[in-house]
Amino acid sequence: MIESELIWHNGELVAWEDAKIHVLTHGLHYGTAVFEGIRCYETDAGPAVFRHTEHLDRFERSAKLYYMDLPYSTEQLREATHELIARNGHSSCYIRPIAYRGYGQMGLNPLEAPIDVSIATWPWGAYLGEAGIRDGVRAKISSWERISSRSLIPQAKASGQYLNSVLAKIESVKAGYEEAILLDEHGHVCEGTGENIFVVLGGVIHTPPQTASILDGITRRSVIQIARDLGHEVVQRDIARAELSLADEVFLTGTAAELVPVREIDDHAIGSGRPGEITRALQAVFQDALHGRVERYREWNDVVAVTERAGA
Ligand code: PPE
Repeated sequence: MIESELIWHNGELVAWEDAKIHVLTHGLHYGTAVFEGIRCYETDAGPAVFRHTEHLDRFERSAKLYYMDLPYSTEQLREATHELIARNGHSSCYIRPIAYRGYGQMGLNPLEAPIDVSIATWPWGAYLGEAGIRDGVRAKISSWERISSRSLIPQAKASGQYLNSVLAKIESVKAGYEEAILLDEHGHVCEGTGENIFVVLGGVIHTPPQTASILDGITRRSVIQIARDLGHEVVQRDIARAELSLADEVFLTGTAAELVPVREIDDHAIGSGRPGEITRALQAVFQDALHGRVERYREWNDVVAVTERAGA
């Protein structure tokens, strides 16, 4: 990882090397933390955080689901993030806010453990590789089932829940694939380890519904809107495993990954084995939206104010 200068921690800016926690931090032992993954992009108006408010709202919802009262409002976190980006001098970066049960209480009742909040930023390149964005990735259906509402909270972005994604990722990487696709508890297509999934069948774009244990992805929402604005039909319904093999196009969406075509699943070529036309068209508009080049989506770009940057 490439380091940045500063980390925001409980209201203070601290040096990267001083941003440390105690080994008895509750969240380290029990996964009692919630986080977000956000990106900031270079635009003509300056660095702009993509759908910042939506990410911070999800952060707050994840915290609530785990009985964590965030000690900062989303507006305070938004301003802190702007200051951090300015002070670190980023024109673009990945942003990782995390709220975790801190030091002071061990045992499974977390309610007396403090809630600490940090925000880190760093430059992060193509999550599934530059070649993946260009030519598509190879994916494998995981033997691991996506977590369900019976045992965890698929709608929350909570640290402990990511053990599920980590197992699926390790399995796929060791088998020589770039990504895993998890099925839900009913055997329907759910999502990637850190991305939502879209399947193009007969010219119609399909994606699993909220009830399929997906994370309510903000990239997913953006791409659904872009697709509809381009005149495509987008259907949210359960998707059978076999439909993946028969699909004309498949792609993944996520903040870190952005929009990545899938060219092969379980050794079946998807369509022609190259990124499809609809995928390409959506990818182009999405990239433009990230960089503030689409008037219609300009409200998605939360520009870091010039005065904040001047304070760097
Ligand atoms: N599903 C999961 C399980 C997930 O982690 C992500 C984001 C998504 C879907 C897509 O959501 P959104 O980013 O709002 O479009 N994964 C984050 C963490 C990746 C990581 O390795 O850490 C991310 O993309 O930032």
